[in-house]
Amino acid sequence: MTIQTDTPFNLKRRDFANDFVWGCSTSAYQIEGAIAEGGRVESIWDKFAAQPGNIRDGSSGAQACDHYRRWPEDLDIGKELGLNAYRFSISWPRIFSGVGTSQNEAGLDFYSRMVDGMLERGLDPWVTLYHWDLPQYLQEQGGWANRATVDAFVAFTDAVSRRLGDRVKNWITHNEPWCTAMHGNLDGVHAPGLKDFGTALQVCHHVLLSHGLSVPVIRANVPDAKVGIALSLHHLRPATESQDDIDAMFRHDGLRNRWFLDPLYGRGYPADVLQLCGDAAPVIHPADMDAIAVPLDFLGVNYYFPEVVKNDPDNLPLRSRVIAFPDCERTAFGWEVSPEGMTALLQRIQRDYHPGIIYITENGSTYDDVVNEDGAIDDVQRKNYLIRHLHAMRDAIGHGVNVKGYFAWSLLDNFEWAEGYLRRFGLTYVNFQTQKRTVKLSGRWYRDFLNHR
Ligand code: IFM
Repeated sequence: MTIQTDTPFNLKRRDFANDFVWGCSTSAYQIEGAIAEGGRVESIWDKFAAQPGNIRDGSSGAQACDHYRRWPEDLDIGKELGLNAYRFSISWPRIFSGVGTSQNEAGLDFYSRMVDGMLERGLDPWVTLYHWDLPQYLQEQGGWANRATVDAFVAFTDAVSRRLGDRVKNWITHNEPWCTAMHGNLDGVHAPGLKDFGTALQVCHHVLLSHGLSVPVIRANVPDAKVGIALSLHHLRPATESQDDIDAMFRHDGLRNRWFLDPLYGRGYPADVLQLCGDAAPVIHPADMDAIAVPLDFLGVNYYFPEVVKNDPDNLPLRSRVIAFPDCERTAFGWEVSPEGMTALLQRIQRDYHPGIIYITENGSTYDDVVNEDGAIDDVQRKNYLIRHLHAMRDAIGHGVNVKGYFAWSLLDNFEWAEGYLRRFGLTYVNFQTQKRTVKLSGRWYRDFLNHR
């Protein structure tokens, strides 16, 4: 079911606090291109995308949005939209070309120039350190499953925060560790393409540990830093009201949400899930859990869709299964559209974890855009998705959740991982042949909303 109706413009910027952060998010591999320039070395995504069958349209991020060269134009779009913040990620393979090598000044200079460009345009820079593009040389030594990668990440964090910390005050260590671990190492649809539950859980643990050990490094280099992590979190519903489905939903929640939130907020890994994991449980050193539970300045929530969970005794280890709920509104990706799921999720996080400050660090939708004869893209559905989720966020704030900012995913159409260029999430349309940018109706709506005071 697709709802085509337009949504009335009854939401105002002044419904939110004056100091509310309004931004867009991007990530390095998805937009930069220029994979062999400025001393950049191979990333796991270069290698993964080169293997036939891994990316649906056979593409890669080799060119993407050519943002490496076109970033001034892209930041101009951010300014034109009226954003006051811009979230981007650092490509680790641009910064270190090997373990123990000296940092690559050309890579750091690139980001330093871009940060200056943001500040010149009134965009507060929000750095994400890891958005999935691990250097391939680290994968060859086991990647995130190897504890040594944690040390390498801390060194990377140190180099970047020393260089940019005089101007960048908002830091996100990792984007969506669930995806890093599970898509990369369990279902294998993301780089490095492995399929092993034990590896996925070990990866997960090392990613969280690298987060915990990096936070004090950022704070030492940037005394006024605000540091957090961005998690992909889901509101869950049981397929039926049966106790079996409710229990299955709880187990699914254990790996989807609690596996990250519990250790970050000092409770360790959920005991019920650890028990179900059996031998696949990660190796944990004595001080690890304390390191992971380092207090944060904020929690980044990436919200896209809810999940409906059914009991499935055959589907080990969690004995649960996500089902496609019938007759619901979906994006072109098949993701259920549920703004009320966002409100419920935010309330649940607030109630169960008291994270202090929350930022929506990603939220967005993909639809099949049509370019009109006059070149305009009237993406009514994406615009409505955006408006309805802003309403949902406002509802959550009304219920006492301390949300202080919102970043739309994404500023630009980009390389959508295993889907290649088949899925467009941008508020700005990118013609990947000509690299022409056109702000879509959704982006124009966001601009009007942000400029209406
Ligand atoms: O494109 C991704 C992004 O890299 C991480 N969060 C979800 C987005 C849409 O799938």
